[in-house]
Amino acid sequence: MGNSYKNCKIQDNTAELIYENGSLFVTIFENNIVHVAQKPGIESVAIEEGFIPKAATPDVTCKDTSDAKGTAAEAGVSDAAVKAVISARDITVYVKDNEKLDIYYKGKLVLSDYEKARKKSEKNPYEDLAIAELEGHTVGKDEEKTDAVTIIKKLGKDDAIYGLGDKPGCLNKRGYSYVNWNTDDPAPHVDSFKSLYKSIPFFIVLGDEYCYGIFADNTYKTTFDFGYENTDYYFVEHEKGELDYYFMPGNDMAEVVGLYTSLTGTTPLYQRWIYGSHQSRWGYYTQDEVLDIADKFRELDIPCDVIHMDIDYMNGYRVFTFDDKKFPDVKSLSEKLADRGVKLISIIDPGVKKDEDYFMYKEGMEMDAFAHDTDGSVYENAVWPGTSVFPDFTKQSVRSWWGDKTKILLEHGISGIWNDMNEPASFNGPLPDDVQFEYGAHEKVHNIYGHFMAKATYEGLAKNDGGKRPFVLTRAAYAGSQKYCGGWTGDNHSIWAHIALSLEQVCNLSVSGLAMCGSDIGGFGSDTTPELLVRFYEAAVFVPFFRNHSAMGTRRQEPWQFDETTIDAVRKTVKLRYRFIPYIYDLAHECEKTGAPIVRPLVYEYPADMHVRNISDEYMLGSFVLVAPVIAPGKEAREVYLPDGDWYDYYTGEKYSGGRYILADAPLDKVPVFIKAGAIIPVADGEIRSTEDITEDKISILTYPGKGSFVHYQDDNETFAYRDGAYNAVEYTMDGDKLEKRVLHKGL
Ligand code: MIG
Repeated sequence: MGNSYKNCKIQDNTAELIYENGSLFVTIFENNIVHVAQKPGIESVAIEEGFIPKAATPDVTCKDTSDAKGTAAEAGVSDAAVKAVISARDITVYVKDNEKLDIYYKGKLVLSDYEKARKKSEKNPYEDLAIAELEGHTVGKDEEKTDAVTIIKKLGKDDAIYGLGDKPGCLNKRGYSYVNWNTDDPAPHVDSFKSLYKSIPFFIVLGDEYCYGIFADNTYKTTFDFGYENTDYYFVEHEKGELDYYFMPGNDMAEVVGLYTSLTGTTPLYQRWIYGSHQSRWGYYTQDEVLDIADKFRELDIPCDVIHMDIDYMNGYRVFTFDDKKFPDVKSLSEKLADRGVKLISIIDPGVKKDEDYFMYKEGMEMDAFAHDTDGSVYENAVWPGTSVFPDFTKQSVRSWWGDKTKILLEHGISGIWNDMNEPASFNGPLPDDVQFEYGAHEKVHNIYGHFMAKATYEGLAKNDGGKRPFVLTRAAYAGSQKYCGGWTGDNHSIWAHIALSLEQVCNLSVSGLAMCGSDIGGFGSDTTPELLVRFYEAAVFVPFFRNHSAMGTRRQEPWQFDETTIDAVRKTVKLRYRFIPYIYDLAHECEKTGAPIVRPLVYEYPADMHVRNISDEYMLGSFVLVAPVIAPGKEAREVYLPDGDWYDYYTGEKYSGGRYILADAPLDKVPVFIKAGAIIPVADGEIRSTEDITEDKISILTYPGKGSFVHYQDDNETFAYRDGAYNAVEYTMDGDKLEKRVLHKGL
C-alpha cells in the first residue's frame, strides 16, 4: 500500500506536501533548521514564543513532477523517484512518495528516510517468557500500537549518537534502544535500563562527513532505537500523537547544540554560589544539625556554599510548611548560615496531602488545581504525605498559584528550590494513562509534568525573589526545561560503576541542553567507602552541579565521617574546584549566550578524532581543561587519552604532545588534569570558604603557552542586571607566551 505524492502548496513560508492520505508540512528556517510535521505551525511545550526562528522563504519546485526531476538531475541527484524539490538557504529537500524525504545540507546528503520496511528479527514464541523470567516480572500482552508514528532514517556505517538526556549506557548511544517515559526506579541504574527520570527527545548524529541533530517533539511515550533492531537504520516511535520533528544540520557538534538551544532555550547563568559545593542528606533531622554541618565545613576548612534540606523539614511532608519541633525557626537558621557564607535550598515535591485542614489542599480544591479522574473527581494516589493529589502544572492559573507559594520559603531565607518526585512518582502504582490534565491525558502529560512544575517554581522565584536569578533543581525534565532548572541524575548508588555512569550522564545531558547538571557525589543509595567518596568528588570536580547527597538509612558520607586521609583528599578536591570557579562562571555565561555546555565530552571538542567517540571517563571543562578521574578502586595511576595538540600537566607543568595515551600519576588525593596549550584560565586564589570570598583581587589569569583566546566576564553574581549591560568583559588573546588584553565591555 503506497501513499503517493500529489502536489505541493506554499503557505506562510511552509511547504505543504499533499499526499493521497494526508499532508506533511516542511519549513526551512533561516538558520537551516528544517521542521517536518503533520500539522502546520509550531505547537510545543519546549519551544516558546520568541525562540521560533524566521522561516526562509522556500523556493519550492512542485508544479509538475518532471520539473522536480529536472532540478534533481541538475543537482546530480539521479533518483527518478524524486517528486518535488524544496530548497532554501543551505538546505535542499527531495520529496518522494510515502512521505519519504532526502535532505541535503550544503550539497551533501545528510538525512535520508529509510525506504524499506523495518526488519524486525524473527521472534521465538517463548522469548517473552524467557525475558520475563530473567527480569522477574509477568508477561504482559504485546500491545498493538496502532496509533504509533515513526521516524525512520538511514544509519551511516560510522554514525555515532549522543544526547537523549540522562539515559544510562555508553556515551555513544549507537546500538542501544531507549524509551522516553519519566521513570523513578530505585534499583541501581545499569546500562540495560531503557528509561530514567528525564525524557529529552533530542539526539545528535555524528557521521564521518556530517553532523546533525534530531529533536522529535512529541511528549507521549517514545522508543528510540539507534541501530539496535537493525544496523541499517535508526527509528523514533511515538506511541501516539503526531510526527513533529526538527532536523538541525551543522558543521560540528557545537553548531548542532547551538541550533537546538536556540530553539528550546539555553541554560541560564546562575547566581555564582550555585557553582560552589553543596552538602545534602536525606535527612538532616533538625535545624541545629544543619547549622552544625555548616560549622564543621568551616572548622575543617572545606569550602561549602549550600546546604540542602530534604523532606524532613516539613510538617508531615506537607509542601510549603515547616515542622515546628525539628525546624521551628528556619528564618534564624538561614540568617546564621548567611553569617557563615552558606545558603539554604529546600526540597518541594508535587504531591499535596489530602487534608481538609491544610491550606494547600483547601486552596487547590477551591480553584480546581488538581488532576482529575475520568469521572471528574479529583485523582488521588499516595506519596510521602500519604494520600495526595497532584497539581495540574499544565494550567497557567495553577503555576501562578504554586509559584507564589515560593514566598513562604523565601521569607524563611531559603535561596533555591529542589523539585523531586515530579516524574510524577507515586506509591500506589503509576498514574493511569487517562488521568486528566488541562493539556491532555496523563499519557500525554507524564513526560512534561516535571517540566511544568519547574517552570512554575522558576517563574514564582523570578517574581518574588527581588530580582535574583532563580535556582530550581529538578529530577524530571523534558526538552527545554533547561530554561527553568538544573537537573541531577536522581538516585544513584555508592558503587564504582556509578562514578562512570555519572560522567556518561553529565556529558550527554550537557549536549542535550541541560548544562547545569550533576550526580549525587558519594552515591545516594547503598553505603559509600572512604575511597569511593574521594573518587566521586574528584570525578565531579568540574561538573556544574556539585553536591554530596545520600539516602536515609545509608552510611553517612560528609567528609568528616572518615579518616584524615579522606578529609584531606576531599578538601584538596573541593579547593581545586573553587580555584576554577571564575572560569566555570565565565563558561556558564557563555553557555547562556550560545548554548555551548560548560562540561563537554571529548567528542564535542574533537569530533574528527575517532578515538574519542566513546570516551566518557575523561571530560572537558570548556575547551581548555581536560579531567581524567580515577573511577576504579585501588588505582594509583590511570591511562589518559590526550587529543591532538600540546597539553600541560596541571600539577607539574610537564608538556605532552597529544594524539596518544599517556599514563598519569593518580594517587588517592589527585585527579589528573591537563591543560591545553594556549589556555587562558581565570582562577581564584587565597582564603576561600565560599564563593562569597572570591573577590576580584583574588582572581588572576593562568596562561599556558600557545595560541588561544578567552573572554573573562564579571557581574554582580546575583541579579539579572547583566542583561541590561551591568557587566565587564575582557578578551584575552595568547600567542606563544604573549598575552594581550582588550576590554570588550565596561558596565560595572
Ligand atoms: O522516595 O526526598 O531522588 O534525592 O533524598 C525518595 C527523599 C524521595 C528521592 C530523591 C532523593 C531524596 C529522596 N527522594
